[in-house]
Amino acid sequence: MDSKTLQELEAKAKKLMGFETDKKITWCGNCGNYAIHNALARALVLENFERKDFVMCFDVGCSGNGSDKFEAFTIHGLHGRVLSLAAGAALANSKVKVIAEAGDGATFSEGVSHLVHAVRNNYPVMFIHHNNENYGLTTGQASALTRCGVKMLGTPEGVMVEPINSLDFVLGLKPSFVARGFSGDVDHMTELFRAGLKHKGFAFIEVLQACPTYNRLTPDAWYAERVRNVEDLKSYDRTDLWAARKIVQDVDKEIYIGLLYENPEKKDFVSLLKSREGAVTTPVEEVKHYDVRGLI
Ligand SMILES: Cc1ncc(C[n+]2csc(CCOP(=O)(O)OP(=O)(O)O)c2C)c(N)n1
Repeated sequence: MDSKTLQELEAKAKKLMGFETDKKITWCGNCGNYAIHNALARALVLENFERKDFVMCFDVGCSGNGSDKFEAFTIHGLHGRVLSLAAGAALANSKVKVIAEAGDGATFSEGVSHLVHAVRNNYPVMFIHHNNENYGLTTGQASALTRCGVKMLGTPEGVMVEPINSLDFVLGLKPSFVARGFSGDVDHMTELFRAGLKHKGFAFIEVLQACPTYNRLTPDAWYAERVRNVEDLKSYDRTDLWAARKIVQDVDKEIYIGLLYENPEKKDFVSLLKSREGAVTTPVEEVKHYDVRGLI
């Protein structure tokens, strides 16, 4: 390796470490959150993001507990409400990339209405959906994505109803970007996050996430046997919504990962705002300060 390459690598490693905090780790051993956190840091470094270039919004949950483990501008919101928070941040300041993270409990139950409108409005947010198929932080209750029959805390006789198919649900809302990775493949996830960071509208990126404590059914090894890279499908057209809906139906045997759907024609919400056409400043920069002392 020549000295220039080495120097470049060293600079990248230093930057990566710059995203680390010294806060106590509260995740279980082998939790998929480590891999997600790592892949995101790598994607940010590879895309040359500095601390000033992005803001991270976290929901409540094990996923949300990433908020103090990232040396960045972070906001830790209420359970299920991260997408409204992220949309607000994105509308206020389009000069920073907004990244939001939440678990499947928050996303498909408490916050499902926010998800619907975030996708529909195509807010400029990259969203990482941590799908560990349960409510992790509150010790393993069934979520809307837990598989039928699985015994969880609160449903000791097994979940009685079928889960929501997360990607089919999102695809049904005519999104602009849908991708899926799994926590057992950091390199692949890094590439998905890099693509998500570059996407202008709402990027829905699901990570099939290992939860070694409460989801024993689908650990990384289970996914590793079943995941198929969509790029290996010869004639797959990722701009074809129906093709995407078709391949996400199977969540048991052949689970497709990769960038599954993209609609480059769908404009993001900020670009549609007539009132912001040609604006060179952002709403946060336009905040006016009034001296109201004279009125009191
Ligand atoms: C409105 C509301 N409902 C419920 C809770 C309790 N609560 C906190 S974290 C959590 C579980 C989070 O699960 P999930 O969103 O799947 O994220 P994970 O912990 O699995 O990453 C729950 C139910 C809360 N804080 N606020």
